Amino acid sequence: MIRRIVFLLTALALIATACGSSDTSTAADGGSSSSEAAADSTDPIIIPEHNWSSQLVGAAAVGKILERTGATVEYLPADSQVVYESMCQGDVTLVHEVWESSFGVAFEAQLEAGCVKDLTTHDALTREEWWYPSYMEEQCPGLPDWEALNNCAEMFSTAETGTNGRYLGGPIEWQKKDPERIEALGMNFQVVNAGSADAIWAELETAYANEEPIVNFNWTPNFVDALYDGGFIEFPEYEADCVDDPAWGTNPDAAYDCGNPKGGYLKIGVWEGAEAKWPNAMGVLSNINLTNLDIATMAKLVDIDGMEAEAAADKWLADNADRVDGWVG
Ligand code: TMO
Repeated sequence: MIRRIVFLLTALALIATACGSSDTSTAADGGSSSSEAAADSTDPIIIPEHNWSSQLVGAAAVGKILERTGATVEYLPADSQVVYESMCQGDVTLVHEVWESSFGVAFEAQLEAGCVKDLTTHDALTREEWWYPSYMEEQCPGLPDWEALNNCAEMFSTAETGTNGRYLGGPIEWQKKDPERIEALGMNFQVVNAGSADAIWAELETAYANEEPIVNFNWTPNFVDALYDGGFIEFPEYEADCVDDPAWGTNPDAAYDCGNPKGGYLKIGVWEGAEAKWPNAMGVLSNINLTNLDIATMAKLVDIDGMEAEAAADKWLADNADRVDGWVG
């Protein structure tokens, strides 16, 4: 009997040694190790960096929050569409700003594939759309209606666009379906993609100062809300069928004869294997909940106040210390 127990203990010790050979700690001194929480992997959590300010500030803030769980964090500049394939492969751990209008299609494709998980939805509600400064309402009566805008198309024309109006889109990477929409709605506009978010803001600043015609891509929450008076163009209301079914809407032969979603989601997505690998860090990540004011503030700290993203993250974390402490637990 005693020999059998000794044998069992030896076998258990061997199993424990084998299991303990990974990066989880072993409690060799016997006694009180029975119910410790599973430890997170020491492999780095990879956070992507994209090309707009709130995301860069938030990425640094999320990274610093996860470091409080003991995690190692690395940052990786990443294309904001391709990142969902990278996350599917586990090369990127999380995306903390999944904007429905720009990235919903790429994100949901990987959700369906089963390799990416919808971890949580922020309180922030989002909109990404054509936008104009309010002084345009005098120059182009009927705004924000899209047909009124179209009647004024020539006012927005440039040498590059001929008699068509110029719509200043975002970087092409954000993949807005503006050429399709212009075509489907029969608009006299042409998309000119800005090379960067900063290029949009530089043009807007000049146009605004001189009250010159401009219609450009913008989104909310953003710093623009605090700096400029203006509004979004109202296209026919978005419905999923508008994108999926050409028969929907005023153009029976084309999809995209509508605007972008209003009140769109902002989500945190993670690689499907992330919670098993970093249970504590992912638990904290799932507690993070950003509001419209958070996103707008993160953008403002960089785009109005001129801070570097990491310093802005430190300021935002300090200003929101109680909430952040609550998330970390
Ligand atoms: C994804 N973005 C907020 C730039 O529209």
